[in-house]
Amino acid sequence: MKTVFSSKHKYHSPAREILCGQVTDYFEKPERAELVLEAVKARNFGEVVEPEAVSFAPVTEIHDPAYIDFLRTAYEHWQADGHQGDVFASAYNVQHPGAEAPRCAEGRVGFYTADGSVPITKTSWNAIENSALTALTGQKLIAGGERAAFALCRPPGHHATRAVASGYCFINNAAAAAQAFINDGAGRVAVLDIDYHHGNGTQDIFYSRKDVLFVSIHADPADEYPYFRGHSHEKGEGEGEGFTVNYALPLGTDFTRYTAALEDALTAVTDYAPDALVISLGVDTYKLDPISQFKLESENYKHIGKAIAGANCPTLFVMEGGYAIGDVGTNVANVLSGFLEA
Ligand code: Q9C
Ligand code: ZN
Repeated sequence: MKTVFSSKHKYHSPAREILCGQVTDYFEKPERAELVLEAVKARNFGEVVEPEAVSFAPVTEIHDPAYIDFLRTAYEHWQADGHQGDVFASAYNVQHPGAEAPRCAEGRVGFYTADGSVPITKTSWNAIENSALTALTGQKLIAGGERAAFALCRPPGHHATRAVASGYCFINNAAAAAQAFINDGAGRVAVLDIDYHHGNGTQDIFYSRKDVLFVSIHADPADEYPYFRGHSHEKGEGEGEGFTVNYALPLGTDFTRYTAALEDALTAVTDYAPDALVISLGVDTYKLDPISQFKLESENYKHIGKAIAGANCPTLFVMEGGYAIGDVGTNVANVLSGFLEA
């Protein structure tokens, strides 16, 4: 299994975020990707390749092109308006459905972002663009006949909706890859999101579609970020009704409880009989994760990989969250080895 990785991820490295009212160091650090890369190399899963200049069209199909322009130009505009430091919102567009994008930089960042975890630095766009290309290159490997690939994306993507960045996410890499499979002729694509947090962005993008099944196992949004989406009663709408499946699990969930949801989720995936499977691979379900509250152990990730292999489908793993720096590499590599050894 090849891994796609771009060292340009390091160009996104904001110093701080706002978490629970505190200004703190940014948890979504460049080190995360480097440690995952080291672990993957150490296990000899296969070649590590750079992203290629594949078509970016899936990105502007799943996102509002004006939002992508915002991401690309936000820092320049921020400076031109006389602001200092990273682009960071302090006035958000809530409860104004149908509002139009403001002209000024401060208004635009409030329009296109939703929380204190998505500061945009001078060089962030370079990382964001290459993260999306990493996922899209992984998709092309599978479209070209590989059974599986690992897109070691950073920054992550699953919280990004059609036109709003949040939760360390800017472009929805997994959703872009799913769209690319459709564009390449897949009739049905499934996205299984095993990050600790609900993949609200991916859900939102495909909510009224039946060609992409979205299944997510995550902490109950009543008690955990992203708070406003991810309840088990959210099932899709219109043509997409029945094609969103959510497993909202209580804080403190251990592997015994988790594995029951995983089996159920994988049954939903196999019943759908997808042509391709995209895994939003977060390992922030780990017991030592500093911002999360599940209790999975490193060994459990092998079982998750093995269970995913049981779906017997061409599979693209797309890196999402996981913030326990000491073990993030081991946990991701365990998922991949469990998959490969199955
Ligand atoms: N107390 C991913 O794992 N934190 N994103 C806000 C406010 C955002 C996590 C919490 C956490 C986002 C990709
Ligand atoms: Zn997460």
